[in-house]
Amino acid sequence: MEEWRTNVEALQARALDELRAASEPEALERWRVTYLGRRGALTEALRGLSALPVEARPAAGQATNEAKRRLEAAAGRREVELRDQSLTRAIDDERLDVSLPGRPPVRGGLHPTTIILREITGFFQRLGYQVVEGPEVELDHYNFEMLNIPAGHPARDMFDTLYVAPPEVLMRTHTSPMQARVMESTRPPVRVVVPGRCYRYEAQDATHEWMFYQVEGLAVDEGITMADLKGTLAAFARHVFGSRVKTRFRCDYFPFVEPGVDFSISTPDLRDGAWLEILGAGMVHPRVLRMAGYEPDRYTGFAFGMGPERIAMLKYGISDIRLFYGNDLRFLEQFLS
Ligand code: FA5
Repeated sequence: MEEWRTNVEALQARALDELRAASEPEALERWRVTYLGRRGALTEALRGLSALPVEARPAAGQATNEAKRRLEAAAGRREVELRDQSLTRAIDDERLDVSLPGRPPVRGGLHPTTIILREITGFFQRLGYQVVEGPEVELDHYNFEMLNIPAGHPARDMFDTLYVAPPEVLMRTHTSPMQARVMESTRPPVRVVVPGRCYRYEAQDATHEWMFYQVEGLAVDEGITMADLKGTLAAFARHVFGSRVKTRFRCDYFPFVEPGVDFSISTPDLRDGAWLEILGAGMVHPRVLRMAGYEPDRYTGFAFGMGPERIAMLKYGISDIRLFYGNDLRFLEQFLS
């Protein structure tokens, strides 16, 4: 009987030690199976009673049952302890410090090209121009032929392009093909601006991209003169660059205008009074009017094609055009308003 009691006490002591070490619900469950389960150590011990002499059995049975009850009670306490601990941990982990400053929401912004395009088209809309768009994949017919640049004409060298399906389908090299498309589909008076992407087979540098935007302008009506062109572009320059801007027209050559000019500006912010060319323009060539179905004896008009990135570069002091489409957030974030 003494030996039995000693064994049960040893078993109980070991079980209590292990119970203290069980630090999570799974370990507690394993412990229960080991000691109190149907094949657990105490159940096995109770089964072993039958091997004892009959007179020793009641005391041995009582001692074993007491041990079992103590272990069950201890397991119950441990379970409550573990539950409390895990609750405390969860509360600590998820504690909300309402005094912390909030996280700033991530804000998107407009691309500098979009900002300047809106400024340009907005100005012309207030003068009564309509905004229209045209296809970037264009026909040779509109990109060249209808603009008085027939196959083999040396002026084609000014617009080396990327072909989609040579020789007829190409990526447009300028927005000027929309001059012909617009005139073909409407009668005068015409006043449109055409923002859009252009593509050229071009070596990239600080002022040249192979993909860039242009904004075409076209005004055709009876009695439109070069003075209208000059007045319109000078007003545009003052709108974008302020009243201190100086403007300059010089002769230039484009097969689809006669006479042709380039338009440069100078502002006090530009180094050494430098002049910068921002667009090509001119009076629409009579042949271009005639090809599109307008009578050149009756109608005259002017057209221009400007580079919005170049204008944004001047306005915002951007030194390299390649920054526009490099997708570098450090550049783009500077335009968040
Ligand atoms: C033309 O593309 C003519 N279609 C403009 C025109 C329209 C003249 C109507 C007369 C009447 P040009 O190749 O110069 O011309 O381009 C016009 C403007 O587009 C340039 O002043 C420049 O601002 C911009 N541009 C031209 N090539 C590039 C390029 N590779 N990268 C960035 N901007 C460019």
